[in-house]
Amino acid sequence: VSPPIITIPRSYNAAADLLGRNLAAGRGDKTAFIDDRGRCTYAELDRRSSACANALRALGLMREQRVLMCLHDTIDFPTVFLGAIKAGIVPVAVNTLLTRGDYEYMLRDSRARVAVVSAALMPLFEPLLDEIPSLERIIVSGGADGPDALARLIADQPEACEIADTLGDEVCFWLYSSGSTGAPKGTTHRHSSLIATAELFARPILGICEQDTVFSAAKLFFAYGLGNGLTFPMSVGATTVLMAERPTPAAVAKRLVDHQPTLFYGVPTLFASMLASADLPDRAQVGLRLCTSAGEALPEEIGLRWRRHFEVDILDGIGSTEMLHVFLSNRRGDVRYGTTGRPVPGYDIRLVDEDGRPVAPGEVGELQVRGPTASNGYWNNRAKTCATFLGDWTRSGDKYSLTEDGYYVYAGRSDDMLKVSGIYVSPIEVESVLVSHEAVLEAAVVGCEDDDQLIKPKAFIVLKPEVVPSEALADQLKAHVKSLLAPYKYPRWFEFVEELPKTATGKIQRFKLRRRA
Ligand code: 3SK
Repeated sequence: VSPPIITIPRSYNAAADLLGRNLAAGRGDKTAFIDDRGRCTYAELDRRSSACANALRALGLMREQRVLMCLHDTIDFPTVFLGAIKAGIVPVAVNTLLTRGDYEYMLRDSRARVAVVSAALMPLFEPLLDEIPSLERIIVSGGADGPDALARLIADQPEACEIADTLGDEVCFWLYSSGSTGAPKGTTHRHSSLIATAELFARPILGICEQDTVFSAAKLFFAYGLGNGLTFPMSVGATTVLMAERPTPAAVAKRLVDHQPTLFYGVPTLFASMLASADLPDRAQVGLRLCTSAGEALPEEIGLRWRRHFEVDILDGIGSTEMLHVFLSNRRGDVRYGTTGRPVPGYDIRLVDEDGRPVAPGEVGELQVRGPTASNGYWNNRAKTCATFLGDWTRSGDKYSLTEDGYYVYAGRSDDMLKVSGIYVSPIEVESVLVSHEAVLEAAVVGCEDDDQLIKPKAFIVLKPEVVPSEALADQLKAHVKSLLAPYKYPRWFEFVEELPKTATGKIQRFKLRRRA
């Protein structure tokens, strides 16, 4: 299949395109977004995002400066994201599940002068205003009316704005990506990449069209959610359902029934927990035509059970924050459960050994990908940029093998990272929190499969002399991790051991623990 030809003019503003194409097509009165409070048409979103662009400029933000967004999924997300882009200001969308320390790092690293934050997250951000000299203002989304309320700032501004004369190649927005060691990396993306993900993946692979209503359990601050819920539907004038709360089976089921989305994007953990839930709707209650999964490999059994229940397929695929969206995927009418499918036309894939040489057919190798949506690199981090971006090729850190008939099969990570509910967890970060507990001498964290064959963290703990292992202590350690790290990172199981397996040089042999887990 030859890839779609994408021609993006040299002068190009992604927000102006995503909104302008819908107004030009006569879709001004069509609903673009539905959130928990109401809905917003394409014309309203155009006006609101322009007013937001004016508000950010009025706060003194200049082109190429960053605005950090820590927002739950409401209509304020596309308003601020597109408003900033219209003004040539660079939105940095960050995970809403992190700790104050994580946000402090990202604010200092990005030097965002303004942050736009959901009211519920303000207790984490408020103290940072005094601590971080480069941060001048925090704008609150969804809270009480006041001088720093987003709604008020927008209401005070004209509903038309001057569009910054950006280039397709210019940095448009950032997302943070985490690795097994070191701080998260500001991953820069260009204006042209947003629309390219829609043209390469959403149109041909998902067949997305104006008549679709889409719902993504993955939030907009993830690269996966951003494409699913913003770029893809806007690229064709479809409607997106947004949900601010956590994607529990009950909350997701309610949206599937109430709003009748035709396209639903999830992650394996959610598909598994929905299938096990009493809240699972019947086929007749939903309007689904297709589902997608990414973030971690979808176990074959989950895909088959979902299809039996809903009579629709889940297209399992893989993407990355660095490539912006999915580059390897199953296709409609060509789903091979237990595999991640075939390359999305427009992307090239190669599997290489540790020396960068192609592996023999059937062998496991690290997946590298080449395509037009690769990040420009990590902000102010040359060493990690050089380690990940090898000329045109981007290292994924995922290991794969290729079947004889061309389907890719996931074979784990080439680093120690875990993917938990589709989000990266660094075992080293969890271990360092565990050893900060007074009872712990040493800790090692590895991935362990749960009953649905999905990976969750498991901790092996060496206690200090005199400390007695117990269930109660395991609960204390769990609470300790939860109090210091993002909630999804805590180990689900604890095993107390006399010692950890180590190399002669003292390095923990995680592969031995993985086998044992
Ligand atoms: O985790 C993935 O597979 C993924 C998919 C799309 C976009 C971003 C990511 C990380």
